[in-house]
Amino acid sequence: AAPAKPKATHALALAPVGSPASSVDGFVREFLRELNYGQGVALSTSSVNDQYLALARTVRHYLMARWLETLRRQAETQAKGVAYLSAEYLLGRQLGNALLATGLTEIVEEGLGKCGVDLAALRAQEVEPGLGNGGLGRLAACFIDSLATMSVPCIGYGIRYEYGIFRQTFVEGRQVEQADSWLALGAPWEFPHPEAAQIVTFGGHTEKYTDTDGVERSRWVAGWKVKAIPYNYMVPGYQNGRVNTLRLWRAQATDAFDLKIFNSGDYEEAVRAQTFAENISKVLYPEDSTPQGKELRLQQQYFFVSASIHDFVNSVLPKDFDLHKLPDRIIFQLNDTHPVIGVPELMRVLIDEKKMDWDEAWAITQQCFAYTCHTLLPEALEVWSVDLLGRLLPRHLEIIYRINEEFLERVSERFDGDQLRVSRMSIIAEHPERAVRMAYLATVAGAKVNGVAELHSQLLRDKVLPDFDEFFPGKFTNVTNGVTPRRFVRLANPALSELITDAIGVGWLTDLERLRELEPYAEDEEFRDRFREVKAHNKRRLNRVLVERDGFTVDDSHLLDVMVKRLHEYKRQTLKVLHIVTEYERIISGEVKPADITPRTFIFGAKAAPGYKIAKDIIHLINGVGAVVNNDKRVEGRLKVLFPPNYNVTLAEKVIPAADLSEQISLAGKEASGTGNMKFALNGALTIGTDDGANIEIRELVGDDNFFLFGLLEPEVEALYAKGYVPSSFYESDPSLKRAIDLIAQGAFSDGDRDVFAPVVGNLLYEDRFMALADYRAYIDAQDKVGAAYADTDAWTRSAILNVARSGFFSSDRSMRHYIDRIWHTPPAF
Ligand code: H53
Repeated sequence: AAPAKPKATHALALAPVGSPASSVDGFVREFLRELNYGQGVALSTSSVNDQYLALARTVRHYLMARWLETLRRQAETQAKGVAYLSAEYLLGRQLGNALLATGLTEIVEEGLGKCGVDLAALRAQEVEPGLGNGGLGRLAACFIDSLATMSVPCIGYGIRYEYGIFRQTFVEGRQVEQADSWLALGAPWEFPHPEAAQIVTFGGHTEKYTDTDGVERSRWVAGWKVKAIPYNYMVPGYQNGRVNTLRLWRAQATDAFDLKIFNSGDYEEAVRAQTFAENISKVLYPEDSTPQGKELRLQQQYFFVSASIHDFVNSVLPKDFDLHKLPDRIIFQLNDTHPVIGVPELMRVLIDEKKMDWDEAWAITQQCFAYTCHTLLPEALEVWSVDLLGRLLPRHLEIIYRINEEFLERVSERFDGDQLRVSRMSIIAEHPERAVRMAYLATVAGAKVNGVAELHSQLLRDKVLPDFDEFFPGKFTNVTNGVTPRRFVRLANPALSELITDAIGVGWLTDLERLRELEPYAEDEEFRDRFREVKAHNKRRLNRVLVERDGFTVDDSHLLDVMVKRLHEYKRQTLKVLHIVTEYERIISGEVKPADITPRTFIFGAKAAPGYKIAKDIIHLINGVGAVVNNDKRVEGRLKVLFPPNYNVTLAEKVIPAADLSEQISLAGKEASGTGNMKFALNGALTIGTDDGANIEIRELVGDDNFFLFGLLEPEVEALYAKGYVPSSFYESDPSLKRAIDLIAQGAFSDGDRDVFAPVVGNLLYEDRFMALADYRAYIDAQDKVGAAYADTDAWTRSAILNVARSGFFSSDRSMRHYIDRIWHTPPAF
C-alpha cells in the first residue's frame, strides 16, 4: 500500500486523547496519584526527591501519547530520518525542558502551589545527566532538540554511562575528581527495554568458508559477547506534538553470573564476566578532544555502534524491508571519529549477515554515512593500532583492509601510480606503528564530510585532508554549529525572553532570525533601561546560586567577565590569568589608582581531563591567583576572581545570562567552532575574541563595533611557527608581561613557593605551543578598551542589544536546516 500522506507539522493535537487533563486540578490529581501509587508515599510525609520523581513521571505522562503517536506515524510513513551516532550527549536537566515543551509550566506551578510544593525546589533536585565532556556532547543535545522541534525524524544513539563526567572539587586549589553517580536518586526519564537487547560480539578470529550458494565468504567466529540493553529517552519538540527518541545502551553480561562457581565458593570468579561486561558502559572517558588509545574506549565505541546498527536494521525497520533501499530511509551521522567503526560494521552486517555481495554493500554504505569532524588538532584525530583492532574486531580489520585496497587502487589509477600520494592517503598509517586512521576511513566512506564553522571547514580541506578534498570534489562542506534557543535563551534567561516577546511578539523561539526585529530597540532608551535591568536581575540570580553553592558573592555593579569551557592549553586560560595578574599588579604597584579601573568580577568554569597534568596546574594557578586577589584590601571592590567548581550545563544556564563579557581567546586556527561563544552573544554579552572558529562569524554578524577582536590571524600563526617562535623574546621585550610572569614565578600566588607554578611558567617561557605570549600585548590592549567601553553604559547596552538581535543565525535550528539541505535530505515529516 502507498504510504500515508504526511500531515502538517501541527496536525498532532497538543493534548491527544488519552493524555492527562491539562487543567490545574487535572494535574494535581495526576501528581498525587504518582506520589501515592508510584512513589508509595503520602504528600505529608514525602521527601523533595519523592516529589521530584513523582513530578517527572507526571510530566512524562503528558508527553506519552505524543511519543506513541510519533512512533506510529513513523512506522506508517517510513519517512527518511537521521540516526545520530554520538558517544556523548550532554543533556542538562530534563524537567524544565519537558515543562517548556508541553507548555505546562504555569499549570504545574499553580498545581504544586496548591499542594504546598515549590516547583523551583523540585527543579533544583534534579541531577543532570552529564553524559558528555563539553562542546561535542552539548552540540549533540542541541541538535536532537532542534530536529524534534522541526518535526524531522531522528533517533539519537549513544551510551548510557553509569557514571558521567566526573564531579570536580577543589582541595587546596587543586582539582580532585569525584564519581558522578547521577542515577543514585532515581532515573525518572528513562525507559529500559531489556527485552529489546542486542548482542554485541568481540574478539576471536575469522575463517573462510564456502556458502550454500557456492560463494567464498569470510565469517567471524567471535570470542566473547555482551548484551546491550536499550534505555529510551523522550526528545520532545517545542510545543509541536512531536517526541523523538534518544536510545542509550547499557552493557550487561550475557550470563549474569555463574551459579555453579558461586556455589563452589569462588565469589569473585562467579561475577567476573559480569563485571567485565558491565565495565563497557561504566564510565564516560573524561578526555575532551584528545583521546587516549585505550582498549576500553574502542570497546565502548564498537559496543554502541554495533548495537545501534543492529537495532535499526533488525528492529526499527519493517521485517520485509529491502535493504537496497536503506539510503532512502536513513542517514547515519558520525559525530567525530568515535562511531566510525560503524562503517565496517554496516558492511559486515550487509555482507556476512544479509548475504549481499561486496559491491552492493559498499554502494549502500557510502550513501548511509556522513562524517562531522570537530577538531583540527592532529593529536585529536583518532587512530587505532592494527594490533588492537585486529584482536578486538578481526573481521572489521579485514573489511577495512579491503576498503583501503580498493580505494588506493583508484587513487593510484587517477594519479598515475603516485606512490607518495598513495601512502599519504592510505587509511592505514605505517608509522610510528601500523594503525587505522579513523578520519580517513570516515572520509572515504562518508557521502559528505563537514567541519563545524567556516574557518574550520576551510582548514580541514586545506590543511588536514587536502588530498581527499582533491580526490572527492563536492564531498566537503561546512555547517556552522548552533545552540538551542529553547534551553539557552528561554529556559536559562526568562527575564530576557519576556523582554524580547514584549518587544517583537512570540514566534522568535522557533524562528530565531526574527531577533533582528530588536535592532531598532537598541536606540530606545526605555528598552535599554529594561535590558540593563534584565542583566542586573540575572547577576542577582547568579549571586544567589553561588552564595548557596560555593559561598561566593557577585556584585551586580561589576563588569562580569566570564571564561567557561574545558581547560585546554589551546583555549588559553593562562592568557586570561596573565590579564588578571597584570591588572592586579598595576594596582598594587601604584601604576593605576583602584578608582580608575572598571570594577570586574572574573568567573572561570573549567574541568581538566584527570590525566592532563599541565591543565590541572593551570586550575591550581587560577585558584591561587583568586585566593590572593580576593583577600587583598588594595584591590577590594575592584577585582574579584571566582572559580566555582564543577561547571556543567546547570551552572551554565545561570552564568551565561549574567555575563557582560565573553572570553573566546583560543589561538587562531585551533578552536574548531565553539558554541559557548554563541550562547553568550545570544544572551547579550559582548565578546573579546580571536579570529577563530565561529568567533569570526559572530563578529561578521554583530559588527566590529560590538566585538573586541585581538590577536594573530591564522596565517600569521602559521608564519610565526615557520619562522621559529621564541616565547621568551616576548617576555623580555614587554615589561608588563615580564612583571606578571615574574609575580607568578616568585610565588606571589603560592605563599612564596617558587616550585608550585614552575611547570606553568616554564611551559609559557620555553614552549608556549599556543602562543599566549605572542598575543599578550594585543589582549591587554583590547581589555583596556573593554574597561573603557563598559564605563559608557548606554553605548555598552546598545552593543549588547545588537549582539542579541544579530545572533539569530546561531540557532541549532538553522544548523539542522543546513544539515538537511546539504547532507541528509530528510525534510520535516509530520
Ligand atoms: O566540539 C565542539 C566545537 C569545539 C570542539 C569540540 C570538540 C569536543 O568537545 C570533543 C572532541 C572534539 O574533537 C571536538 O573543540 O570547538 O565547538 C562542537 O563542534
